[in-house]
Amino acid sequence: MRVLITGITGQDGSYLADFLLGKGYEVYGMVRRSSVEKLDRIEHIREKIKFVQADLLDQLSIISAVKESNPDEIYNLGAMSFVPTSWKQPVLTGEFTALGVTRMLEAVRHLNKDIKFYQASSSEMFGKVREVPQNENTPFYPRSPYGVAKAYGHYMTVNYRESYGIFACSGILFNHESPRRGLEFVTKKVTNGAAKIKLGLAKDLCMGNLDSKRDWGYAEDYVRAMWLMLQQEGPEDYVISTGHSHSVKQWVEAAFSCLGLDWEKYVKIDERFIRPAEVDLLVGDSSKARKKLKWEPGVNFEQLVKIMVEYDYNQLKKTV
Ligand code: NDP
Ligand code: GDR
Repeated sequence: MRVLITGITGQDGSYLADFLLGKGYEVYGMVRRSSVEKLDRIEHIREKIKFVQADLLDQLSIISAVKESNPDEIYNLGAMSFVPTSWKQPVLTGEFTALGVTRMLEAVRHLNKDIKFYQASSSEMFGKVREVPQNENTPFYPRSPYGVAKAYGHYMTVNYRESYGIFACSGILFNHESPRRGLEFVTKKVTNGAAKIKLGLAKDLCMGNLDSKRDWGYAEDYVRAMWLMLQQEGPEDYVISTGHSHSVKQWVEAAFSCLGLDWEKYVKIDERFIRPAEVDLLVGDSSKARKKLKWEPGVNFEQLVKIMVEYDYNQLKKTV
């Protein structure tokens, strides 16, 4: 089996590549040109991956990448994925995160309609939630240009499935984290910040809204769900979540207490990290995935905090 992964240099792309190599796949990774290499997350497997250069903005480069890799499956994980940046660069976010999906689907439609396609959709589409918990039938109400772009990508995936019979699935994944998470996302920012404070490398940590609630899972568990979706008899959309929600404050509290620190002494609220509009509460109902895909999360909230704190502390300790 051959696979093409967009966003292979990102958190999920790296875990998915690990997972699919383990299953014996020939893995092609789509990367965009950069003046410095950004392969840190896949350094350990870089010799096993075949890289194809393309950009989600560039239709012809995508067609060439799909031709060259001739995949059985495509996982479209590439996107501008940081919500605050989507207010600063709303048009570019639309190009990458929304139109990028259509460009990928067009390549599939023109080159080989038998390619199975996975679209990385997001719980951010639920935004100002219409019901609690959120499932596959919950109406969307996105609250950021990122959420709006993802909703477009979701519906294009559904439409290419219904219009052209393409095996296209939209995985509506709730937040998932890991030691490989980008530093600006709240979980990693907190575990990294707390570890720095413990080691005397920082004095405090500036944060935004501590009251919002997220359904946080472990990235390695979530990439397994992506693969399972493409192994079913027919293409469908699935919510992937733990079903448990915690506030940012609870994450902060848990991370600092793993290191024996009282968070209230170190955490400061800084207006710069407050968003123009917030998603207050996300909690997913993944019973469809649990039943049909026989998928279950393997790591709970406390374990996830501990995995990330211990990783960051041990990494930073080597530098002091
Ligand atoms: P990351 O931000 O870690 O990775 C994003 C990837 O997209 C990077 O490899 C990046 O490449 C690539 N990319 C960005 N722009 C382009 C472009 N123009 N052309 C080609 N590649 C591009 O995200 P995650 O791994 O966390 O998430 C993977 C996907 O899942 C994203 O689509 C995200 O929106 C979505 N998602 C994530 C969730 C989460 O909690 N992690 C939850 C739900 C959905 P480069 O290294 O060159 O910047
Ligand atoms: P999110 O993740 O927006 O849910 O999107 P993020 O970790 O950025 O924010 C989660 C919540 O934490 C609050 N918050 C802060 N966030 C950041 N980044 N930095 C801070 O200092 C801070 N203080 C408080 C935020 O306001 C928010 O409520 C992630 C991304 O991976 C998306 O790509 C993905 O689609 C969704 O998860 C599901």
